[in-house]
Amino acid sequence: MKSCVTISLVAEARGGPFVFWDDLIASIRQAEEMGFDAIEIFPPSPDAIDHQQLRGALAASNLQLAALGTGAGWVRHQLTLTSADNAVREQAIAFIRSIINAAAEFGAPAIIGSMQGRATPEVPAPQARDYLRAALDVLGQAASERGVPLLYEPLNRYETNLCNTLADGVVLLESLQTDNVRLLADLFHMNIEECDIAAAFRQAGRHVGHVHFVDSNRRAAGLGHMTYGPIVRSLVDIGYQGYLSAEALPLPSSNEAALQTIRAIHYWTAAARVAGN
Ligand code: LER
Ligand code: MN
Repeated sequence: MKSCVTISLVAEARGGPFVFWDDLIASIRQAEEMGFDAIEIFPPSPDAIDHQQLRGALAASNLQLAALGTGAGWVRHQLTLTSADNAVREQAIAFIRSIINAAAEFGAPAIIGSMQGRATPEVPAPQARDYLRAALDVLGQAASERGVPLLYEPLNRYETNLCNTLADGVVLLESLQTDNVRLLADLFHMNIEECDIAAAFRQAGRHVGHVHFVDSNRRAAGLGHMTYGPIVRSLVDIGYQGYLSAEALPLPSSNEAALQTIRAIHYWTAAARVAGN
């Protein structure tokens, strides 16, 4: 498994669970110094990223781009894939498509989290799920044509009522035409929704494509009451080789949250290997 840390460039998301903020190049340098393998960026729009500058900074620091988030489509433009308004759904698809294309330039996937929206009295759950399925099929296929997967993130009940658990996510993915969509498993949401986080990973198996590695209170791993031993062990057992990405509050500071996470990742992945021998 590889380590990753988040960088938000979205002013409207301030207060959100991102480790580094605002300065992409300085954040990349910090991530490199701390020994991370990759970064995950939450950009305000696809054109906010200067590809040449990012390519140079990644090459100079030997870091990968793990993923690009699409949440700005929601926090800045109120776009969702399940809006009652057809024009809004179309704009949401166009926004995500442009992020998929930008991420694919770096061999990375885009993430669909808050842009999934939710069922409402106006758009009841069966209709909302149909909209979401149709969008994931179109966008999963678009990602496949660019040679990258697409990541779909179940969220806790306070953020969506469509898919709250990994098992809900598996049902959704298995109902699609495309097989190019993977689950983003966020330990913060899982801590709220799952009966047993390790068991949920074992059941989701090959569908797991990315992990937001964070503690129960959304602080850096080790600063809450998550039981990491069995969780990381379950990831080893399902053969997960993707990223453990720090999507955590920058507390007590960005640097301390990042350092705390990289130490926790090294500790728990080593412990899981020992436990497996
Ligand atoms: C939102 O709670 C979240 O976890 C993000 O990764 C999705 O945009
Ligand atoms: Mn997340």
